[in-house]
Amino acid sequence: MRSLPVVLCLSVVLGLSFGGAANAAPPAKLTLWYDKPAVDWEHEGLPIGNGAMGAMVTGGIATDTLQFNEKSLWTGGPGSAGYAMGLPSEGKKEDLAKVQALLNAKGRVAPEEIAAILGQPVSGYGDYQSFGELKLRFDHAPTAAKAYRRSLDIGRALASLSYEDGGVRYRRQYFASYPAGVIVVRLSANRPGKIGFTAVLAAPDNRSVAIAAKDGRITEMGALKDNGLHYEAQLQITAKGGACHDNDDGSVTVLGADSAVLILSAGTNYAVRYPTYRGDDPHISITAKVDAAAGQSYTELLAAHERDYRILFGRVALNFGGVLPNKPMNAVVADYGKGDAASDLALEALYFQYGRYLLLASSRQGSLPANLQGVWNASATPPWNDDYHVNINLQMNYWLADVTNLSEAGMPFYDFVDSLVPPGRVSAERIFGSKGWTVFLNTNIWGFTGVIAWPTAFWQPEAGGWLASQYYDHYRFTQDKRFLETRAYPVMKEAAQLWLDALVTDPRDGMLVVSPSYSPEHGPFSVGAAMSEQIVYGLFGDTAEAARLVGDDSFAAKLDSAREKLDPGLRVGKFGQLMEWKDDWDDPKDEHRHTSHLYALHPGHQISPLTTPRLAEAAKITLKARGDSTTSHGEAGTGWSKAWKANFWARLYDGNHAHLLLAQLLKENAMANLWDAYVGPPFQIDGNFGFTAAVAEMLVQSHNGFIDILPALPTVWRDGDVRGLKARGDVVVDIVWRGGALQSMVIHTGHGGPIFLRSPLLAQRFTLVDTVTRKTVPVTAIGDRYTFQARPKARYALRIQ
Ligand code: FUC
Repeated sequence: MRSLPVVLCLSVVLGLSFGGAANAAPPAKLTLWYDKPAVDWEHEGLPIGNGAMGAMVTGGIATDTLQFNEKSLWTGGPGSAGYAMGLPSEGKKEDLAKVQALLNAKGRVAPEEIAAILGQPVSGYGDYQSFGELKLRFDHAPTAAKAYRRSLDIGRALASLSYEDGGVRYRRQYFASYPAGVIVVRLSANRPGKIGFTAVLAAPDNRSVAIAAKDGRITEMGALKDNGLHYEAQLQITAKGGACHDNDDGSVTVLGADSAVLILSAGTNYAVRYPTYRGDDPHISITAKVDAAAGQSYTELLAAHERDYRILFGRVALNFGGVLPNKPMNAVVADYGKGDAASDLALEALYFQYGRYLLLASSRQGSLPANLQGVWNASATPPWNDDYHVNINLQMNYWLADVTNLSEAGMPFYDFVDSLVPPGRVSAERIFGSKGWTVFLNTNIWGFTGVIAWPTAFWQPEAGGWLASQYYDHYRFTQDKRFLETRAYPVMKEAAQLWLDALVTDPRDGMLVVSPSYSPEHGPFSVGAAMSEQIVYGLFGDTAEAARLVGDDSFAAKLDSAREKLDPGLRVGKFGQLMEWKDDWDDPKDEHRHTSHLYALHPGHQISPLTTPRLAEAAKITLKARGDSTTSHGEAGTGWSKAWKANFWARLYDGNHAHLLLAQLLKENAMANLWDAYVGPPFQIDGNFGFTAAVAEMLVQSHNGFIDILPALPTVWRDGDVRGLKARGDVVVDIVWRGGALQSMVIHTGHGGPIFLRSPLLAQRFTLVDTVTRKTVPVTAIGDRYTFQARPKARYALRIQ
């Protein structure tokens, strides 16, 4: 070591005094803690992230490995052999007509037969990649470290670890800062001169690598072999006291320091820019971020990070009166449902907040949206390419954004879907011979909007319409007229345009239908499967409404007249179920994980127990037949499937059944780090996000033009309070309930206007007071709804008398 050039690190870090507090203190309410390092990345690692970058805190004692990611590091796409965005080189309209004729003749056709006609072998689709690992090899390798504690405080978005060795207490802290665009690690000890380690950046071997260290800064750069995408990571190591060596192999060694701060940033020359998907080399922007962060003290960096995070995360608080026991989170999860009711309630509330934490960590303005694993992936060949599946998964990732008051974190979804429109137009043109845009089963960061050749899943052209309807929902939550005019409506209009052109008449009844149509991942190919019809019906309704709001009345009229002839996909079948296909082929023993034909119940809004009780009853029968828990073949029980079912039951006003699904998810799918598993591994983040959305849906609904308060409260959530949930109409609500009865509520308005409230719990007398004027507000009862005129930016307190 001595023969290496010695460079003193910049000694500018303000040391944080380390108090050496006993680590057995009761855990904070929103803290996950463990008494061991993670052995397994997937089950035990603790995720941190700032939207674009993510890292996993495993907390080894002799070597600490921080696996990290940056969202744009993908193989595939332009530069990768044979990539053509999944698009056929020439029009497939004749093939489509052939398939339609076949379906009219036979009624149902096996997916293999259709895939042979319409499917497309795909090259260069690519995979989301691990960026690499930051390894810290410590110069003390204790054999008997004591009092080890590794934790993640999701109230602060801060991971920490501490342990004792040889009478010294060591401490590390890790966070991913959105304002600074970096990941920060701080190492300290309660005695001076005790920090010594070598920091190494390690990269997988599917890329060229040039690595060098200078003045405590490791710079690693190169290009992916597959597609030539440039990548770069920089790590600045700054030690207080001691010495710092830049090593010839590109690592940096710190010796005898009092503390050290590590600042990491990474990126690529990817740009969301069709058709090249390349932008500037990342060197300048990464250098600027690391320089700027290194110019701040650790205290400043942490304070700015916490300020940024708390403003968003702190908007919502939820409490079911539970208390986490003083035991590691792996034990809390393992003991869920085994008799400690207070622990179970605390875990349910924590799991709700964890979804919000994960969204903020994997989706912030300017980043790509959360993929199947958010931002975290340690593999070169992750499950399902760790891509964007759009037959449920990407949509589910964003259900929680508006309702849990994190609209800002939802913006990457819209930026990304916007970017699918130009290639999606080519797809519409080549595959349907129509105007508009579309996307099918799945997409990557390279504008993939075509079909793959996977028979049992590839066909889902309604996905574009589903994504577009989510834009309208965002408008309904925020009432952001500019977003409606400039972003939502253009995307919706073109998505609807595709179907105005592509719907066909069913010769059997003269109705407009989608053909070919495939109930997601279930099939068979037929004409007018329920989900296809429901998506298009919902899209036409939402788009016509949006068109009128922006003054495009002629397009609204076109949609209205098509909608009159459109089969809405809502039928009740032989065992009382909501039919999955236009013909009654449903099998009451079928436990398939997709329950797509309930789209009109959730996230759509065509079915409701109040307005369409017969269809709501049929939806219940379907859900009961599909089942709740993981069956022997895992079908009914993927995490996301349970989460969707919990949302369905919430919309059916059955809080106990919704809760049963959430409880099953916690028992069967939650890992020790609270990530949701698909069935066992792999981790798939949609189940986390869907869980959070379902809890919100049980507490407040607003999709039918009124705010439904505690519409699906399960018996076990007897007492509770929630602050900050958002309802459509730009309203935020705080609710307190006790003994299953509504006690009080505060309504915060954004835009104001007439507000409609409904709750089975509002039957008692209540008063509504404008908290600024302190005047009682007149409320009109219309059936089971109550309405009042709200001022913008006002606050109304409702009290049960
Ligand atoms: C959908 C689901 C699968 C899986 C995949 C990523 O296709 O049917 O279960 O979640 O997405």
